[in-house]
Amino acid sequence: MSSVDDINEDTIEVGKPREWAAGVPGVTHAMGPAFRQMGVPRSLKALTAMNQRDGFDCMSCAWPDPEHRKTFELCENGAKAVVWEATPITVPTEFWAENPISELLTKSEYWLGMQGRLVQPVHKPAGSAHYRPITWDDAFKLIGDTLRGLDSPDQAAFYTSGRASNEAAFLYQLFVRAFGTNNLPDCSNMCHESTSHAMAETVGIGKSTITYADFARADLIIIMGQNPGSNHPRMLTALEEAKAAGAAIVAVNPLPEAGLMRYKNPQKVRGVVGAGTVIADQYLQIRLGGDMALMQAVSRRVLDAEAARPGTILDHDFLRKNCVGLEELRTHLARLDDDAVLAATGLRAAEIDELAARYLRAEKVIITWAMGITQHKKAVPTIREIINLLLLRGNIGKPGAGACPIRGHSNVQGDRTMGIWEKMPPAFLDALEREFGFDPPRAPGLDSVGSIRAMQDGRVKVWIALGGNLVGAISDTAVAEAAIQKTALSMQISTKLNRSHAVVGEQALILPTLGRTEIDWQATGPQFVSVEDTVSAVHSSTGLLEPVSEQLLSEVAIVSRLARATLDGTPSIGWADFENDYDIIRDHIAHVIPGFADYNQRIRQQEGFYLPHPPRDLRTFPTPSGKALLTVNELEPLERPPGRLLLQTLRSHDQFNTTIYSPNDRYRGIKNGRKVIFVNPEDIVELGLISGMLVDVHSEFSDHVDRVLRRFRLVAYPSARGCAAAYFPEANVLVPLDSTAEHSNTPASKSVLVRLEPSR
Ligand SMILES: Nc1nc2c(c(=O)[nH]1)N[C@H]1C(S)=C(S)[C@@H](COP(=O)(O)OP(=O)(O)OC[C@H]3O[C@@H](n4cnc5c(=O)[nH]c(N)nc54)[C@H](O)[C@@H]3O)O[C@H]1N2
Ligand SMILES: Nc1nc2c(c(=O)[nH]1)N[C@H]1C(S)=C(S)[C@@H](COP(=O)(O)OP(=O)(O)OC[C@H]3O[C@@H](n4cnc5c(=O)[nH]c(N)nc54)[C@H](O)[C@@H]3O)O[C@H]1N2
Ligand SMILES: [Mo]
Repeated sequence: MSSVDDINEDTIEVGKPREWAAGVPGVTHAMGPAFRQMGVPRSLKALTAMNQRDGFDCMSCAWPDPEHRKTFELCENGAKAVVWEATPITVPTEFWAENPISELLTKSEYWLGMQGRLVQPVHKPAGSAHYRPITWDDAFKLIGDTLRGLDSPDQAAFYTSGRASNEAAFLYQLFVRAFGTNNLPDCSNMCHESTSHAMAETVGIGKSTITYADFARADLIIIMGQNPGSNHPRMLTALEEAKAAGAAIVAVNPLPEAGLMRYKNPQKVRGVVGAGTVIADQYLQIRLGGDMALMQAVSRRVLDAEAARPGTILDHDFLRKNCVGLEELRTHLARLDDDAVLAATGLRAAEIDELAARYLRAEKVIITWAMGITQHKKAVPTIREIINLLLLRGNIGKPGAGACPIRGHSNVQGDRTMGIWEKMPPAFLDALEREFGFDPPRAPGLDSVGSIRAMQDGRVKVWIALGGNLVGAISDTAVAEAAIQKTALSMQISTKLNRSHAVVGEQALILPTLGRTEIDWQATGPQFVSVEDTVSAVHSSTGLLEPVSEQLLSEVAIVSRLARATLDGTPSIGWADFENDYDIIRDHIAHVIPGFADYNQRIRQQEGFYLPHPPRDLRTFPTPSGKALLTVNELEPLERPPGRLLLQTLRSHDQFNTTIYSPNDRYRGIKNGRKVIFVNPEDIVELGLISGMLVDVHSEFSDHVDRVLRRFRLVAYPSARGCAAAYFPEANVLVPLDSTAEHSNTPASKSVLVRLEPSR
């Protein structure tokens, strides 16, 4: 088996970046070793069941399924996720004796993942250098005893990664709240938290205001801070269809990402052999963090056009009836400093004029965004400005128009709906209380960054994670690892090994679980689960493959048993019934969460169902004033002293967050290595460096701690001037824990001030 551990900065091959994205060819190539592990029959069964009505929901992203979930939509990166999970290779019992935890700490994420599926619960006792097998009963007893022995429930924190189903997530938050804490950090804290905050504030709900069908009805789609070719490949089909129906597309990105430029649809002959479809009609190569200035500048041009031709530009009717704050916005933007805009965006005025002209020509505009917008210090005000621009011409709550954050993890949005949040509103807690007869804690809990801080200073002693890889995913790796290592017990419920299993508390547990591809047999027969995609559509997911081991428990079963082992004071909750029949869980969800009435019946309908969304459905805005809010946000451009660069941390084409499928990044021309930093060629010259050399990347923050990545290959790349890029999770070491977005506390992983020095 080839291993990334043999690969170092010397093996990296740098080729030309690709100008188009497609589907199929890369799967088998990237996943060679994993494919061979899986075998042909299992691969075929898995891949043909993906995103089918009776199959499982693809776990690679939260992109919605077209309303006609009939055709087989092959997605390269979806296939990788399936192959990675559905491997029949399992971690053998001897593994734990052969590999002390200190050894696991030296391994890469790729190596850890390639060891295969976790199939038996293991325990690291205090003082032991190894994990060793433990029975399920003993594992649950150990956790229950430990949790009950804490001085306060707030000494435990319960993380969730966005792959957990609605059913598992609902039970998990119920258990945690019945135990007595709101410490429910989740991956969303590092992802779209800025979106949830800004949209809840301005339109009253933190979710996309469009449905899938709106893409094909739009006149203009603006894609900001998102790389769909790698991270939401099925979106390219929607964009192609939107173009065919007459939409224009604008891409706003410091990098000319392949999928934004041209798409060769693997489902079409023309796509495979032809030149493909040009995606972006206009490409704005913006500087990192320049989006807020861009949105303000476009809104300013819209308001100027209105001033020149009063009554003809703005959606006056909508603004009068449904919005507040227009005059304040007008006054504020009248003072917008054009030079500051050009400096922040790195764009020419004519480019912004063109975007404004496109916006004014279009009757129906969609703006989509992802991590390039949310992971900045000013992410929340940036998203507020996106909303401002949309509201000015009534582009929210009408067909073909709206704000469309594109979520990452396949059920991260559903998990939030189910109550995975450290500060759920009182209405939700009241409903829990009514349904289950206990008094949920009301004080807000800890988010992801807050949990690390609390472990660091001893306030949190038990760390439990339903999926994910927090030490791999969070900023300031060294601080995060030291924090987890201070806990009394760390526990992960996981499908495969990752870094978080090697960074442990005094005691540690790994509980292996079924993946989404696998049949979930329970007392009443095989169960299905449900998930919510990025446009609030809920549908079922049914595993079809034989589980890799009979020992595995489902996430629902694990959470139910965890609750039974921990709680003795809540007899009103029928924990034992939940794992036998998931319909019982869904009945409770139907009682607690608005929009889920008749859940069990509706989830069995062909397409599932859309959750209610007042701005989308009724143009009503559930904010305190009952109106959508136009907001005033002060522009504070990012400072970049001479000789420094701004660095963003992003995903390669062959990874899923901290899971590394291969050391290649086909679209960006990188082979056999991940220790690269992409820098504009003119910046390389200006810095007195040479393309291809090895550099140390130091980040610079006010705390003066020297955070550094050593021996990274300098790659000349057509990024915006002054803006560099390196891969996450490796580059997480550069981001201080306190460098987070205002209001949302999301690590500011996309604007890290760095200095490059030749490596010695
Ligand atoms: N195959 C695959 N699919 C995935 C994932 C994966 O790792 N692999 N992860 C999933 C998850 S959890 C998520 S959240 C999504 C992430 O999906 P993306 O948000 O597409 O992920 P990133 O790789 O972080 O890419 C950020 C993009 O924003 C651009 N960008 C960075 N900073 C700025 C900026 O200041 N302004 C603008 N306009 N653009 C900027 C970058 O150049 C890059 O194109 O994907 C999901 N889907
Ligand atoms: N610097 C930087 N940091 C970032 C980002 C960035 O762009 N830059 N992006 C952030 C974003 S958007 C996100 S969402 C977070 C991701 O943070 P996480 O969600 O914590 O990380 P993942 O890498 O997605 O977690 C992968 C692990 O989940 C487990 N797993 C997989 N499937 C299942 C399952 O079905 N059940 C269970 N129980 N476990 C499963 C496997 O053990 C696997 O190793 O990272 C964030 N961190
Ligand atoms: Mo994410």
